[in-house]
Amino acid sequence: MNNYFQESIECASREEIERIQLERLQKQVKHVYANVPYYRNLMDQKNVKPEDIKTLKDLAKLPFLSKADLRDNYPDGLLAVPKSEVRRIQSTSGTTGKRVIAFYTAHDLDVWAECCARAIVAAGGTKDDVVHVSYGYGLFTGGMGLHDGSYKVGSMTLPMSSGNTERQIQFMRDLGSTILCCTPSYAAYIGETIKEMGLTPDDIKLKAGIFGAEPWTENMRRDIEKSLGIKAYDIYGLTELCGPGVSFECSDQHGMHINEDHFIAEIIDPDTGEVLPYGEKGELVLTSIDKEAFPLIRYRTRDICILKPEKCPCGRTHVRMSKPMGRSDDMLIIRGVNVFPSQIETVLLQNGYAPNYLIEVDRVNNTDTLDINVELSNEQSKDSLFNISNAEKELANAIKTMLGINPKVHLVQPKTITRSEGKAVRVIDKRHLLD
Ligand code: DLL
Repeated sequence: MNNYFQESIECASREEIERIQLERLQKQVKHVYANVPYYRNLMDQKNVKPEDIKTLKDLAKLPFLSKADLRDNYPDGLLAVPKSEVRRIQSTSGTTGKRVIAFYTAHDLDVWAECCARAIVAAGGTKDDVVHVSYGYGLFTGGMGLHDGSYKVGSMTLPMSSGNTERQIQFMRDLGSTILCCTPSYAAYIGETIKEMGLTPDDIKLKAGIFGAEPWTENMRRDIEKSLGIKAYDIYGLTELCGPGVSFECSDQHGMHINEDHFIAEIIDPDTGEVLPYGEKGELVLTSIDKEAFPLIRYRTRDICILKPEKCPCGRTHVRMSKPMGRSDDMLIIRGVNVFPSQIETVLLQNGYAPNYLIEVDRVNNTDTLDINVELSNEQSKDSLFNISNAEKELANAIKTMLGINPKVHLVQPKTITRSEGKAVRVIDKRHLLD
């Protein structure tokens, strides 16, 4: 058995897991209280001191953190070690200027690689595998995370990044890739391209795929498995907590095991913040208990899911989380990029348009599409010199600069976008990702 199936930890008794968690939590809370003034203030405001954390239940005494806190502290207000200890940063996709920067010490990189190594091993990976990493490299955590995980497992790693799909397939064939790591939509696209090239799954050696970073359905899983001739595994994570590897699927595929020796998971009611029992649906809150540079306590992920504590047939005892069933905020994930409607609204206002718009997201041939309908003002619609198709292109470019993905912009006549009497409906997501 590969040494990254860490049986003594991954199959530890609940008592042992909780013992590790409490010890690490106490150390972590002391660390942030001593080294991050922002945390110290938040804790002081709640009148809680590090020594008040005596049991795991005391976690609930600590304040929550949200993306807004991270943005307010951009770029390094929450850094808990001297910069000279930092070995790398990664960053979220999305908002220019307001990206979240995650910092890692050598220890943090090692822990992250371990989490990803466990995911690769759970998908059947060993040192004899060829791990084809087609997540984006660079600031996005997907590429570097699985890359370092594969290195730890001892597999041969192909740092492909995404794009140039025919070349990906050629490498797959020439080097005998056995495990593919990428977003589920890119996996589906690779599957289609294989078919278009007149090839079949028998022409490649892939046996497994590790797919995440965006919501995907069981139907999509079946399609990908068929088109690539593999077993497809889910992997979850977010930049703020490390990146991929917060949790991962084993061969049983009933939820993703959370690496509980590194993260404590809670489910809360997103409206009241009350902690809910296992089995109830709510917002996932994560605490990183083994991080030095960028530790987050009670971070509100906004992902809605359910935690399942039952022992898994695979032998692992770490709690499993369901696939995220939605978000408690309005963030969309389009072609792997995190998009907030407010970012689009900002661009419209900056370019002289009124905030009357409708965003339509769909998935056509396994690729997300983004259409933005924007109302012209009365003046614009009456102006005979106003060139609609040029204006659409300009606006699409401005939105692309903000988001990093290409939208289709449609300028429509004034008063044609339905006004709402309550909360405005700004987004129609036709992808039915949760069916
Ligand atoms: O997407 C990290 C990652 C990379 C995960 C590669 C898995 C594989 P962010 O860009 O910060 O980080 O986006 C995080 O993506 O809060 C979820 O809403 C969503 N997400 C991540 N994995 C899954 C998944 C990376 N398996 C946000 N299923 C998270 C559904 C997912 N949604």
